[in-house]
Amino acid sequence: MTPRLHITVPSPYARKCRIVAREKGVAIEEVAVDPYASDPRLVAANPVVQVPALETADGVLTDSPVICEWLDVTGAGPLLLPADGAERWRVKRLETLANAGLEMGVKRVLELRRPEQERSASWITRWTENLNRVLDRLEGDPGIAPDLPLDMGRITAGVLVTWAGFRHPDLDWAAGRPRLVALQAALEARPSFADTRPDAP
Ligand SMILES: N[C@@H](CCC(=O)N[C@@H](CS)C(=O)NCC(=O)O)C(=O)O
Repeated sequence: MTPRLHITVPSPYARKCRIVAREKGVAIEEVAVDPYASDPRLVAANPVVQVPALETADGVLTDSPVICEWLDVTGAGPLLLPADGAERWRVKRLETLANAGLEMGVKRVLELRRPEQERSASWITRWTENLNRVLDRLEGDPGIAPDLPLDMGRITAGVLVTWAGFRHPDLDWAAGRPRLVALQAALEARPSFADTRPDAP
């Protein structure tokens, strides 16, 4: 069977999987679902009703890092996440840091979507400060230099900053972070990124 990936277009986690599938030449069927409307197809695939979820012949994979690793080893070409050694941990560290930024950003979005009288100013401040700290740490990471080969960490960092601009325009993530700006420009020029923009209609 063709693996079926449940997605929303704006989801950064789903975007990362879509980028990896394209980069590794893995044919997938993309199914657009609305997690917040508890789409029955997504409920059947993933008990926590989140995108992405990947249906394969061997069962359903959930959680974007796991799905991306499956796509990486299934597809062609050099591994985006090295199999072992110091390189694996270098890439994994960058990927996990950028993923943590996504988590903080999603928490911030959800808090801001609550009715105004139910919003917690202290949680919003906490998620905002954490996200900014992640972006600052990424800015100083040697692994984000724009001319390095593609890897899972760089993909995740690129997905994070474009999504931050899309969902958190008030944070102005690019201000004072020229290295991340250069990384974004290099990555968004790739067909896999251009084909999966979060603001696509
Ligand atoms: N840890 C998960 C997070 C996935 C996630 O938070 N997805 C969001 C969309 S960006 C979602 O489906 N939210 C619906 C919900 O939590 O009910 C991953 O990496 O795949």
